[in-house]
Amino acid sequence: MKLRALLGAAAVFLGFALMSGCSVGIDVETLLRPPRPAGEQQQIQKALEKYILSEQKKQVADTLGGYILKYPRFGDHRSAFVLQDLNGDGVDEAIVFYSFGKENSNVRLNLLKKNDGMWESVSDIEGASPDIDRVEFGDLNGDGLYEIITGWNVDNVNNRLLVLYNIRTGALNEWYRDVYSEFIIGGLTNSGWDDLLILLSDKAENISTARLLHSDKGSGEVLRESGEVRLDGYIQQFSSAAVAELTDTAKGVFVDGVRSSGGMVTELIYWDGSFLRAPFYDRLKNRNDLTFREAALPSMDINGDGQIEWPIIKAVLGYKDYETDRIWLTKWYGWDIKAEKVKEVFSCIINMTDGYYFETDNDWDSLFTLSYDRQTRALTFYTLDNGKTGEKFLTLRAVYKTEEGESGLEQAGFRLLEDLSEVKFYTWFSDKKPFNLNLERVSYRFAYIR
Ligand SMILES: [Ca+2]
Ligand SMILES: [Ca+2]
Repeated sequence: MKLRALLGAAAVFLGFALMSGCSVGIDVETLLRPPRPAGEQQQIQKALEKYILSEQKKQVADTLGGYILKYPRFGDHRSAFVLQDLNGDGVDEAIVFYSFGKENSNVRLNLLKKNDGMWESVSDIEGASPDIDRVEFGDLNGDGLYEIITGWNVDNVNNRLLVLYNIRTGALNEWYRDVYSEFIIGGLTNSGWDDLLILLSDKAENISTARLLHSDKGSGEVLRESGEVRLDGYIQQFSSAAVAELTDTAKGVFVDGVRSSGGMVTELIYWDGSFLRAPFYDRLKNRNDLTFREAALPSMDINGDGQIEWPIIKAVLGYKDYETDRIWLTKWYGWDIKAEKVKEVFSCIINMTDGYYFETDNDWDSLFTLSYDRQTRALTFYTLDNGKTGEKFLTLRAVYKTEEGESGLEQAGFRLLEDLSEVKFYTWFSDKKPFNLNLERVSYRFAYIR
């Protein structure tokens, strides 16, 4: 057993030595530790290893060692190997995140290109910390080349560090550094290329800001601040950032902020042609009370019209367990940019325990009440008669495929509403006025959200 393992290791070592054409005194064990990906990634990894070996040959013996692949924690690119056409030639380049196997060594970025079907390392640069948070791409200066925007977790620093690299010379060059709580890349000034929006919350001072950074064409390496605006000062953490079209020519960023004292706000940040605006922020109060809700209900495009809405919670008469049930009557609002006014666009009961909403009409408000049974995951709607719970007219039930509870439902008058991979939804309804429900109407108003 032991001998076989040893022979196996020797065979692997031999294979590696042949492949790399070299057998210097490297720590093979560590070098071989990273998982071997298939296909293209394997070719890229081989090219990276070739680079690492050639570098290590130049160094003194006690710095030799293996390498570890590193994975960004958040964002759209969570692989150690990120393929992206950075120079717009129609062929993907690769960025690999790795570090040398020593404790606390900084993550490095290796840029690789494919020439005549062969991957080759062309540039290598040390990053800002041992812990990469995310990586994004955008053309921030209109030269047709993507810049690489990286976010780093840094010890003993409340916020994160943004490091921007360009590849103007063909190699990775650091262009810009800044601290951030959240950043967004997008065409926010209608210039035809991307801008960088940096959000920062200073929890000690209760100051939150958004700064828009833009580079003019031909200005080369200058990233200039176009505008700065204050946001709700009590935001502890940002989430759900989304770029949305406000008009044919203007885009804005919607982002949620969790307040340190609990609850959530949604900020809209946009460039109006002259200034950066955050119309929901109240300067006198240093708060955004317009969009505040006590529960952490995120903003989203609730009605599928391409615009982002945020929820405001309304009380339901006779129903008190909304916090424990995680079920709320919500009114969803959007921003009318021309009128510079908030508009109500949607109304629903949202069930965050079972992950769905049920659209309600505004004229139903105060005509119904709710109860939720946690055991059977049954949400029931009742009429309200002079403030008292009346007749039930609708039940929505989630039946998880890992749980019991489906048997007998159809005999009890339930109808199947949705059949998803992990969960089925059933409904029972009456045609009680003014709700006038039938299967088609219940189905139209119901939507699964997770
Ligand atoms: Ca560029
Ligand atoms: Ca919408």
